[in-house]
Amino acid sequence: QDNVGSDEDIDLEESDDDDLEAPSFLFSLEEASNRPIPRTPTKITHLDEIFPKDVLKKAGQLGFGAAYCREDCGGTGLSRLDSSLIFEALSQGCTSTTAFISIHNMCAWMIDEFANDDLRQKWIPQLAGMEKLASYCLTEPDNGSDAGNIKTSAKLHGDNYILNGTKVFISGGGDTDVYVVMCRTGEAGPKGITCILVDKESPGLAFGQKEKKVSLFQLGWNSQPTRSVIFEDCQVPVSNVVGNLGDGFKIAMRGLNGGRINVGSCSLGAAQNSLQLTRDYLKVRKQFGKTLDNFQYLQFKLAEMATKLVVSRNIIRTAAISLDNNWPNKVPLCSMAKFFATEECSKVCNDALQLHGGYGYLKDYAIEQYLRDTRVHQILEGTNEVMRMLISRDILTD
Ligand code: FAD
Ligand code: 2MC
Repeated sequence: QDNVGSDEDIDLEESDDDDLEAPSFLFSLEEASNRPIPRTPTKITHLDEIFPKDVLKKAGQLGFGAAYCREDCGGTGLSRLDSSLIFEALSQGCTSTTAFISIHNMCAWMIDEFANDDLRQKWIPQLAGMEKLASYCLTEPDNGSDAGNIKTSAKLHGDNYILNGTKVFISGGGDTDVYVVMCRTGEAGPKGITCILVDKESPGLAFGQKEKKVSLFQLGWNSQPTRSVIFEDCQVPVSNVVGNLGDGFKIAMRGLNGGRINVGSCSLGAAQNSLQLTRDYLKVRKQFGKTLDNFQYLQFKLAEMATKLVVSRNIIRTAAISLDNNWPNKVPLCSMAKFFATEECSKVCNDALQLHGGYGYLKDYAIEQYLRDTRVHQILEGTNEVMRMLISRDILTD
């Protein structure tokens, strides 16, 4: 695995200190959650790309598998705001594994919110416990940003839909148990898309090779596999349709509004721990006869990093509240939060690496991994260019 803390690294026990006043969620995560923040071990020397299903099951036992799903089927029933705190805290341990948990949560919510009761009863309890894992399938080879034009088809044949087509870059693909697939059942464009659940055991479902992120991307997200998901006359019962025919695009987008907050929260956690580790490093590393924290340039750098982090956190929290309260401007707010937090927090991680000097570039220190793992957050769940598109459309609409 690229970086997954062991049991000893993660202390999720409640703090003994019950006397602290209720905090403002806008500022420090420590204050907000009132519990100690898990710190990443600084010694990381292996890169085995293990998808840590055992760790995921433990996360499920703690209620993190269906954090914002309803409780009647085993969801944890938390708000988007609560969930964003959870993803921020977890991503300080391993950003990549947390990002997978956040995608799994997005899928669980789509099933919980839009699927019929039979599908909810079947899948939510297992997804909540993370005994079964879910993947989100929208992107295709020729349609990434232009998701309204996807081509994977689903044709009615008796009591089944027959799916044909290929999805690419699917997080967890091949290792997960259920696929939330957007496919075309009708006219061209967004209105002809339907959301269908595909069980891993469905006949006609196949997977591409695991993408070689180390050589292909070189960057991060190595603790979760990414594969193509291929449908070759893949047979799925009609009862697996989620929501109404033709509503699939809107369901996909509504899932992504929350996903965009979650992935931004993962960037927050990485940046938070990068800042913390940098503060600790500057206090002990000596150059020119003084510890580095004595140099004003570096003090100011810390101030800039902390400011970027707090502003990112504030916009993520605001967007989460906008979803919790169904504000009319929730789509541009989620888009602003995603692009701002993922870009600014990546800069914080990069500055943290710079302030560690040459050591920051070594795998012995955690910073380089935070930088690698957060880079892709500017691309997936809607590129940051698409986020700007959504915001400017809102501004320009009368
Ligand atoms: P393109 O859409 O081809 O874009 C290329 C560039 O052009 C980008 O910079 C883009 O912003 C820009 N661009 C495109 N159109 C415009 C425009 N109109 N104006 C300005 N700029 C524009 N997808 C899933 O469905 N499920 C997953 O689980 C999943 N996991 C992923 C995991 C990883 C590690 C990666 C790398 C990707 C994953 N994706 C997943 C796919 C991801 O969502 C897409 O890569 C992303 O949406 C961009 O699509 P694309 O790669 O086809 O780029
Ligand atoms: N929330 C709710 N509704 C939305 C929405 C959102 N975020 N985005 C679009 N819609 C609605 C929109 O309001 C419209 O509704 P109506 O028909 O009532 O007017 C409908 O959906 C169609 O939208 P558009 O007319 O805006 O469609 P268009 O094709 O012009 O653009 C675009 C859509 C570019 C915004 C969309 O295709 C998009 O978000 N692309 C990015 C794709 C993406 O995010 N992929 C991520 C894959 S998952 C991943 O990477 C993981 C790691 C899991």
